[in-house]
Amino acid sequence: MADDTKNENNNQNDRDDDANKSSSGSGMGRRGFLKAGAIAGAAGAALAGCPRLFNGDEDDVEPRVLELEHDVAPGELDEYYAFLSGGHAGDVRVYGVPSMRQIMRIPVFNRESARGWGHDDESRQLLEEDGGGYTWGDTHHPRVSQTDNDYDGRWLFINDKANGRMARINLKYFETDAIVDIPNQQGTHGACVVLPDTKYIIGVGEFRVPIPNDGRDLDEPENYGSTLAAINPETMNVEWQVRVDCNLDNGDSAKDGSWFFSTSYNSSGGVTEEEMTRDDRDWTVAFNIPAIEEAVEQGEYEEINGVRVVDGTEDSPLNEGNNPVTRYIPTPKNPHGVSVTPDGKYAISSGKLDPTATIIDIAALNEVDDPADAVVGRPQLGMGPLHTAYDGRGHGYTTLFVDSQVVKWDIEAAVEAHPENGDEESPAVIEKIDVHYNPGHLIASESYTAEPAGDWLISLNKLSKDRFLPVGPVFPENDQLIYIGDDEAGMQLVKDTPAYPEPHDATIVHKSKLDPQGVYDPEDLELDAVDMDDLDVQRVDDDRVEIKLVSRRNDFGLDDVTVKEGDTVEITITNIEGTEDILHSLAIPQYDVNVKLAPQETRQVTFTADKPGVYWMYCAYFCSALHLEMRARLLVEPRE
Ligand code: CUK
Ligand code: CUA
Repeated sequence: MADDTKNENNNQNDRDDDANKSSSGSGMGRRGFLKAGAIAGAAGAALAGCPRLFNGDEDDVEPRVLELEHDVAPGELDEYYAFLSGGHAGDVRVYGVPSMRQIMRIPVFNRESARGWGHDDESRQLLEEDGGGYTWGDTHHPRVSQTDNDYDGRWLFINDKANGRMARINLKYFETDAIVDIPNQQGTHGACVVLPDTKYIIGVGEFRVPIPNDGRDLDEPENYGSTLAAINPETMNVEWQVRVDCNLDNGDSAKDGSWFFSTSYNSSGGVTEEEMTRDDRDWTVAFNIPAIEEAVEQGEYEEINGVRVVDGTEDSPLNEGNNPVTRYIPTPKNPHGVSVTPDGKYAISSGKLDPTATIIDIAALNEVDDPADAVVGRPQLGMGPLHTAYDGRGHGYTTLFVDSQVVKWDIEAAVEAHPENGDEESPAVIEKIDVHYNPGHLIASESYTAEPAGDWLISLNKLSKDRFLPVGPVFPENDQLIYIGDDEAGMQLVKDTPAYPEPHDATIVHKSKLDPQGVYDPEDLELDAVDMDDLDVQRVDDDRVEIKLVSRRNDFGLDDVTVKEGDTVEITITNIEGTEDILHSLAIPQYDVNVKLAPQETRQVTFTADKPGVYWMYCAYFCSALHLEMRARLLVEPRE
């Protein structure tokens, strides 16, 4: 979303610069500015988002920082898993909460050598065939599957905004096991499960294009559209899509699966930034899931690129009766995040270019003639509201991108105060905490379930400015941990965590809801395992050799294998270790072979032996004291 808010970001910088003018030249970090400001003793209040930092007293720079109390000592385990998207790194990161230690990365749309991802035949098939052959992705929204509105630990789904894809991570092994390249969709942005039981994964299409995008209507943006895609979580097939005229953004599901909500900006259908921000009102689009399913069943769809596409535009004939497939709820202005409250009563959209959030009464959507009448609250929260998370105690926590703050507010109080008048901050606002700086998403523990835990909140700040040692022009982001478990004491900043660019959203799951396995169950793998009796070098054709190897401390079963120049070589290899945490790999220099092998894992790799000579096959995972000796020779005989 950094792209979405480039504008505000610039504004923010402008404001900083303005405040900064008297005391520093360009290039001075905020901390330097703080000091200069303290000496100058004046400019303080002018710095948006940091009022409390600016009292001229260096010792008072960070109020309400909670120290050490929540540390996880060496050898102790965290209470929660946090899954963070990796943005255009294309992966997913796993943190422990509250330590914020990064425990693992899961490659998804990226090739990754430490985990051999995109190197063996199967993962190459996923990336190169199923996944469309792109070399990167842009992951934003990691969502864990739910049963009965609670995390069930089966899968994590993640979108690819860059290439219109959705991936599934198997949480038994913390490993990507499916990728679908979604037709009729460019820029799959929001990703969400349809609740309560993960009936579908929804991919929310952001970029408007001609549908089908086959060269028609090239420069006729009025004919562009986008789609909402429903994907079967088991098969990963796209079951249906709904076409709309607008571009969609983020999404979330009603807890009972009745409606799915997506924000939509650029209601004027523009193609330039100026056009995209022209209108003061855009939409939160509500998709009526049962009505869409019925339309599909009745054959009221058009098949485009093999997908059944239902017409969900405002003027669709399917919107004429009393069971419309879509409803368009006016929402100011270029709204961004939308999330449903844990009790399932409201969908809350954040205004982004408007200081308000819009509260939609989900049950009322079925009653009102004018969808605008389903809006039951519009509290003014602060500048640049983007995303809202929940603690299960009736509070919303909303990121304020421009103000560099998180605001905590009372949802029912905002409904009671509706309609609020004028430009005043809403009486529903309870408190604000400074974050550092410019937060995109935030997430609270178990916030997407019916029963959030209400203790931890991570603010995923896009800019880290002066928070870490400088490392050149590419800065880390700053994921800040905030304790929200004590309403009386208020929000408390606990720690800063540098994040490799660039996480967008996250999901925090209690450890009791996951059951990751340290050893593969061979039943779960496609390939038959190789054991010591199967070791083999078999010439199956004039130019094809099939090799079966094992890995164990400290050999590959065979000391050498011989093939001929030009052979296609297929190696199947099983790590026959049964002990957790004993990984091996098969690396073959100059043949670009790199297969990671966890205990009881079987993988296959195929390559052409086109260079005669001696090549040491070695193990790249440090596995024992004799790890360096764990090697064997590949002898490639010249063909005369
Ligand atoms: S988006 Cu980037 S911070 Cu893709 Cu959910 Cu809002
Ligand atoms: Cu096996 Cu190192």
